[in-house]
Amino acid sequence: MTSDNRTFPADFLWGAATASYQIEGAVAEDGRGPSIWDTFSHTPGRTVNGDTGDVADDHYHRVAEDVALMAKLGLKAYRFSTAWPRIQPDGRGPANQAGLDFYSRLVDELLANGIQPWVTLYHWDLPQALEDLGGWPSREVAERFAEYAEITHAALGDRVRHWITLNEPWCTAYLGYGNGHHAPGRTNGADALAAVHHLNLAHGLAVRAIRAADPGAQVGVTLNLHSLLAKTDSAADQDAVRRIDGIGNRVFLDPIFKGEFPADVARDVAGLTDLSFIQDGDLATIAAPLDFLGVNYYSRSVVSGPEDDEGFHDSHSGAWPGSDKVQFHTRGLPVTQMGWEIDAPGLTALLERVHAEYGPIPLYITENGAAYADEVGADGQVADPDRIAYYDLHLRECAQMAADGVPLRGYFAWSLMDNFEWAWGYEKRFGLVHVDYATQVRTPKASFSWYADVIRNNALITAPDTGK
Ligand code: IFM
Repeated sequence: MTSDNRTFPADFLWGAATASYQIEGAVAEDGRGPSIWDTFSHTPGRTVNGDTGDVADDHYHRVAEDVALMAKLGLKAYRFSTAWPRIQPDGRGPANQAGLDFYSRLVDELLANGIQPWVTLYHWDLPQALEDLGGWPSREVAERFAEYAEITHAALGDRVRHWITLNEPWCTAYLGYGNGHHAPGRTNGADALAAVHHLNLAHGLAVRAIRAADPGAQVGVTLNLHSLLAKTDSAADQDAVRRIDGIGNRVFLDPIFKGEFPADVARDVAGLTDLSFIQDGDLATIAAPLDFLGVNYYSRSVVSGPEDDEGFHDSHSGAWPGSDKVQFHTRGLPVTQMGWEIDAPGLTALLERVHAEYGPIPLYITENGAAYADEVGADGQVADPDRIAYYDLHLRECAQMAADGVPLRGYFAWSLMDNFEWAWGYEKRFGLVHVDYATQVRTPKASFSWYADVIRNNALITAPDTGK
């Protein structure tokens, strides 16, 4: 149940997040190479309306204006990602200085406004040249990632203290290589599992590279962990939870925090792979100690097992290799524009579990937010009461968790501004700031002022006006 606690610890970090391909545009400027998302979004039928990130929010040319908005919001931290193909156009070899200069200017602008830069090194825009070499199912990409991390840290590490290696490797592996809904659009469960391991390895190698150069750096990873409920207490439904937890959560958490690959998942996927891509020493590399864990949370999932006796697995593609017959259910709860059910207590259940089983480790919510079909009204304002209500519900959970001793240190709203929502294109609006894509005019929404009040007060003082 959502609590009435509405205040936050004095040092709670208030932020907002974006990602390179979703906002930057300028895809062919200053030496940037093509990424898998350029290729994918330009392939007919892959994104809604054929939308691409070619221009997006044109943030590449509007850094000063966008940082001014962040300052107005009162952000203490801004989480953004660096585009690997801007820094290494082919994913290997010497740095493209113009790409590094862009991020260096952004970092300087943030610091000049008193905003901590939090850099995510990988938010899905893999250089196309590395996909052509085999992509994340190939071990070489993990090695190249460590080199890219080192180059990026060398350019920005004198000013950036917080580094996130990967954003949501679940999406990269299973949506990119399992069901093909994301770039590069491949559909092979065994490849997805190899990608999981090489993403974990890339993370561990990057942590090692950053620590070697900068022992004082704060390094973590961002996972979109699944908060799960069984549809019933039947054995099949309980097993569905175990399986989705294994393939969705523990294949990342166990290697990273325990240096182990979950044995039950190895059994679940035995029909697809023998996991021989896990080499001696890899798990120790992956388990390099971290300074924090970032968790992205939007909704909770209810799952059930198959109704027949034919087992959980019958397909070689899909987002849940080895467990593709697990069913996902809705409960009739209110949904956001994405169709995702709103379930704020699911966030508490998730973080309490992570803290109990994988802690102690400082936790940050590195994304949380909601899409709605916002419009600029005749009065020039954007009223988004549903988004405010969504934030309010989730932040009440956060306040209570912090009071209850869960080491939750900060919160990043997703997103600072409307942007390219991947295969959904520009239809889904997650921003605190509305973006008119034809004119690039930015209009802060009502949620922007509301969140600014939360940050200023370090508390949820203004109750949401749901307009209902
Ligand atoms: O827009 C995405 C973001 O890139 C990753 N996390 C989920 C968000 C909403 O779908």
